[in-house]
Amino acid sequence: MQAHELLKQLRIPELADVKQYFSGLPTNTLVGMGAFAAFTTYWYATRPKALKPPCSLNMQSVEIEGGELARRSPLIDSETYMTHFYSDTTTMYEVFRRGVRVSNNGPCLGSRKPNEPYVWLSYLEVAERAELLGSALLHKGHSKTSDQFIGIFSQNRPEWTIAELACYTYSLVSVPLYDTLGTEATSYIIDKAALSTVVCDVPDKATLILDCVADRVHTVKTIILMDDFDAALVARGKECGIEIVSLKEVENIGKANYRKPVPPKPEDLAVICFTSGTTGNPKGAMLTHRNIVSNCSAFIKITESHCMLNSSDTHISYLPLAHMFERVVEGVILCHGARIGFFQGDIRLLMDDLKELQPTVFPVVPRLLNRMFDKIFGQANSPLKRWVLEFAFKRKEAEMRSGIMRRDSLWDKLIFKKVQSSLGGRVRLIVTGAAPVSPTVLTFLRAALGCQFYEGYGQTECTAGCTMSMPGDWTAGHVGAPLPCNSVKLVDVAEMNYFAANGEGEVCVRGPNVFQGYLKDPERTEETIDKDGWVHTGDIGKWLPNGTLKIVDRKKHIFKLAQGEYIAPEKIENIYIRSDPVAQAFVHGDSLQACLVAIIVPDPDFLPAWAKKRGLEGSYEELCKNQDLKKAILEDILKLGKDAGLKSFEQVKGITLHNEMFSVQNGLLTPTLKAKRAELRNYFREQIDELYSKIKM
Ligand SMILES: *[C@@H]1O[C@H](CO)[C@@H](O)[C@H](O)[C@H]1NC(C)=O
Ligand SMILES: *[C@@H]1O[C@H](CO)[C@@H](O)[C@H](O)[C@H]1NC(C)=O
Ligand SMILES: CC(=O)N[C@H]1CO[C@H](CO)[C@@H](O)[C@@H]1O
Repeated sequence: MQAHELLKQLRIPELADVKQYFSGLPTNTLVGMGAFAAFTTYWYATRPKALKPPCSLNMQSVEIEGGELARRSPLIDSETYMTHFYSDTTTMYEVFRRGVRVSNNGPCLGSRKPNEPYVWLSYLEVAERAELLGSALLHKGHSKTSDQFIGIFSQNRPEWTIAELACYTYSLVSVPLYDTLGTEATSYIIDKAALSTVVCDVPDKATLILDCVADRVHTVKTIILMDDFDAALVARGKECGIEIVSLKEVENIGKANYRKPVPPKPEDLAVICFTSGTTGNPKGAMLTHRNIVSNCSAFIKITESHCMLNSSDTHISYLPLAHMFERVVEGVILCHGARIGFFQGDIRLLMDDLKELQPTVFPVVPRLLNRMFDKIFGQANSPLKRWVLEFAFKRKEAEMRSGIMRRDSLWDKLIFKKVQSSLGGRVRLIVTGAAPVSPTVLTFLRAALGCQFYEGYGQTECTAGCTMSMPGDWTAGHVGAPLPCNSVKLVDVAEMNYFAANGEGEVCVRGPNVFQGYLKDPERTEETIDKDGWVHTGDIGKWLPNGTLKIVDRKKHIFKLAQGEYIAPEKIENIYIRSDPVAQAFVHGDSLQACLVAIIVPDPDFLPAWAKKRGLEGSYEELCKNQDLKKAILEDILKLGKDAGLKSFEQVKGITLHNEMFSVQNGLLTPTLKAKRAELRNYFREQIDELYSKIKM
């Protein structure tokens, strides 16, 4: 096949330099020589040298002496963790002030209306608006020492960052709210943080706040709205004792009552980041300026050799600012005087925003990467196209293995240009985080996009990240090495057969990015940070020989019975729910008891027929009370358990039939439909106690 035929097949325009290369060869050499051989030769001839990685990729973390096998980054030379990168940048307020300086008051925050270009606010314009809003907040009685928390309930947009900066400028603390919390969790947060002011983007969000606090005692006094609103909303606010004002109006109040900035110290709180866990109410992780700055700085430190940002960089902001991942990325951007362009607020228009903005920095989550991957392969709809795609990928993968990352190779020009330009064509830094990404997808997209493409791993409790991949290591299947701002150790999880001595165990993190605890929740704080300052993540990790960490499992709900046997209730439940009449099961064992009991919710659809075969009839409710039926179900699940190899102590000794499904609505399941075990335990306390008392007799 000739080169131009291949190009036609792929509907990719011929490229000048390819033609030049071929025109330099005698015709009869070309004839008979497979085009791919030529491409390959060309590719070898033009191959650049790899950048030197910041440390040996064979040893990306080092053991801390006498430190319980904990490991740290080799990028710091001693056991002192990195807290900041630039000596004048130790708080998020200073991060922004540095941006003002190094950008020379360049463009800072940009937004656009449909089909229009981006419109930019300069660094000083942003600073001024933040000072006006902040002054108004002080005027309304907020201060570092009283009523310090400000709610922000908005999609990403310039005013979000302005509101956040208003807090930082006057040592106030932002408390982000977000849509997926729902009214119950939102009410909980409003009360827990005793919010009196919430900054919202659209009237709907204000309405949601009003719904949360209507007809009850509450702390909210003011809702500040970015968008226009009508008199009806104001009236409804009044009924709840809440003043609804526009951001514009508030900025005018600030102008009339201007206050000088009251910059925070590194150890001052910056954000309360509420996360919804699998059990109970959301937890408000308290993060200081030092926490956030140390994470941003670790990122800068790791990438300094390969991808130092500067004021010509542009970031696209579309991942929720309510989560720390996006906040940390924006910190890195602002610190370097780069610009942040916001998406229009509709993820379906993201591609259009990317084309218009042409960002250089693009943080992503695995869901988006999977979609891109599927799309690229979906478009390669003939065997030939697929083969070519695979071939090009293999060539670039080989380059990446030797540390080269670029997007100017022949393969980029021929094959990958399209996907690169769909992101605007200028992306040079991608960070993925928030969830595990498949190695296949990550490696392919690294090859296809050809830019600095890092994978981070972490959680809000260590600000956002605790490990990240090293520049030059473009292999997938691990989450990189500890950041320069923290160390990581693995601790034994004996009941799951993971031992630190074997390089496996629960991932624990310590360092300046580790949070200060959960807001007004000492109990759950104690469950998460131990007395030596280690955050226990609940993830099971494994050290790879080159010092990178791989996440291999999740610590299961496991408890001990009185005689010391370990029980993994989810395993047992998953066996019991295979029984036809069983819809849901909750297996419980008190640590002072020698056996297990279960709450079983029979399946309303299957139960009647199943019962009838055993000569039992009645309504669903009646059947749930029937002792004979209960006995029959118990026998059925015990048989299933036995067949599945459960040991006798893993089998329940008694059950109660319950006639209402566990659901998100009744608070017994998480939004991802996992059992909230603590809630279930409390909810069924009486039935559990009764079951145990009967077994004793
Ligand atoms: C920013 O960095 C890029 C890539 O290294 C470089 O091409 C550009 O000239 C730099 N811009 C400034 C203003 O330093
Ligand atoms: C690090 O080790 C893992 C597992 O042995 C391997 O898959 C990966 O390629 C290694 N990374 C580098 C850069 O050698
Ligand atoms: C940035 C960094 O060094 N550490 C973590 C903090 O946040 C980023 C997001 O930018 C994570 O990906 C990192 O792992």
